Amino acid sequence: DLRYPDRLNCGTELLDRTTERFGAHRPVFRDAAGAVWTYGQLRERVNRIAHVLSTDLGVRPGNRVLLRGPTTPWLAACWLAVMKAGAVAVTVLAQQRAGELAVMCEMARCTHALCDVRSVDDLVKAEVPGLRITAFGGDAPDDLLSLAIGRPDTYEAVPTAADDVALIAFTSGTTGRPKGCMHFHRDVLAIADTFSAQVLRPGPDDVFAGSPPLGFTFGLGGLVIFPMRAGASALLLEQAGPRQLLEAVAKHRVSVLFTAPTAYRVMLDEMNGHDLGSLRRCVSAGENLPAATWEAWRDRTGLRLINGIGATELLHIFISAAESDIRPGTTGTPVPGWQARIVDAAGAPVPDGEEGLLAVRGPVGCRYLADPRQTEYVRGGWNLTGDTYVREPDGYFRYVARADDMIVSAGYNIAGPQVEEALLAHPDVLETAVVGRPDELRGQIAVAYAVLRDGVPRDTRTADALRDFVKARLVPYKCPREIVFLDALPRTATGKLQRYRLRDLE
Ligand code: 3SK
Repeated sequence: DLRYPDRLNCGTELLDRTTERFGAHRPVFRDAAGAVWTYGQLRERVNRIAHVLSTDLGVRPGNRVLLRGPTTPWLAACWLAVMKAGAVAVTVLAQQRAGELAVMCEMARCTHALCDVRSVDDLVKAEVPGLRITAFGGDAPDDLLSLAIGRPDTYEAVPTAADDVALIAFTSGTTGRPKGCMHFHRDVLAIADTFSAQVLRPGPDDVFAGSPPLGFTFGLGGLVIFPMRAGASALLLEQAGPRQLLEAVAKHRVSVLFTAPTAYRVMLDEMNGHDLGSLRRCVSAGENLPAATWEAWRDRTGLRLINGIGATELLHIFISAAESDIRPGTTGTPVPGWQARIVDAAGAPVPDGEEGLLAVRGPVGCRYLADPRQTEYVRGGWNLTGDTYVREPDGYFRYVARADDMIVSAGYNIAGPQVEEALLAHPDVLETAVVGRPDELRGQIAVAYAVLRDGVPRDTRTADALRDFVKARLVPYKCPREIVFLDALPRTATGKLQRYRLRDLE
């Protein structure tokens, strides 16, 4: 039942209600160094910070507060304090630079910023007029945490409305221009009560970990909102690459893991000697999960990867499946509480088995900060995610491509991800992206950019061998005309592929 009371503060629900239900002595966060925070300690620290916000810094309900820093328990505590103070958290990534921060602060009209002391320089350089920046984690007398020390450890949360804005999250810039997405207090709980509660079904003994940062709603959900709604704990890692994740799983008995398909691929190469026996749920999202990765993970670990599609516009994952409901090669079915269908360019439903645009609706909706692209994303009450999908006759949704990533070559449609899957099945290929390049004769040609495993020669013989490999698996017109070898693929700070940058390469 997703009905929430009219007055609802998601910070109070996640922190105070959970602490009352499961006990203040239970662990909530751990860091890589082994420090453990209990729910009781977190509640005291959050309350003290909330006092500093309201009293020392003059944060008022509805003010927009930028949050920035590596993934740490203190950053999570600041987010919860902003929620309890009735302000709006504007979450950005520690890697974003001054120019990007200036744009986002201006778009979101931020009045305050709470920033890990190690990430403060770029924010200062952004020179945002009127922005009051408070650092945390340093030793200055005006550091947020020094100010918090003398404050009371109880705090009466602002009685926000369920549909007051709690969060502004920016899309990750796969097309170059970020959009600010506003989400309500009830949305924060709705993602925990749908995807997490219905698909992951965590319990208080689960230990969550993963690579997405807290500035990406994939990470905020998976590492703060989901564990806290269930009374569970999370390992918050500043460095969360595939190798650190493998080590962390064994050391901290991680049971629920969130990361992207590429990281699962790298972990497969590096997992020898690591004990992954504590893992119960492994979620893959952020990009298409190649079938070869799903199968290899199952063969090596015995675990069935939980594929999912989510969006910053809709806060978290809305199509997925777990355990025996998983159909490899598909994303899954709409998460309970969500509806999905496939439509044509005019918004009319298309029959099962045919490609079209994915349209979804559910408890969370897309609300851009003043942006004309709002009416492209939301049409007739449905959210158009920009993905081309097929709904199979059994009701499972199968990913085809991002709608603007379809390559049309000499009148043939080529879905880049299908060619990528074929290339990834070759043992020499670590990562690949297939994009369209303008061509006078054919309109576009398919070009593959590939990262090879160490030691594989980047020469025409390898390229020819890969092209033959694809031709043996797919109809020949889908074979890339050209294969270009790169050291790494261009990605956003959240790890998403930036195809537009490949298209811009000569
Ligand atoms: O893939 C995404 O963009 C995403 C965004 C928010 C939450 C979860 C996911 C996977």
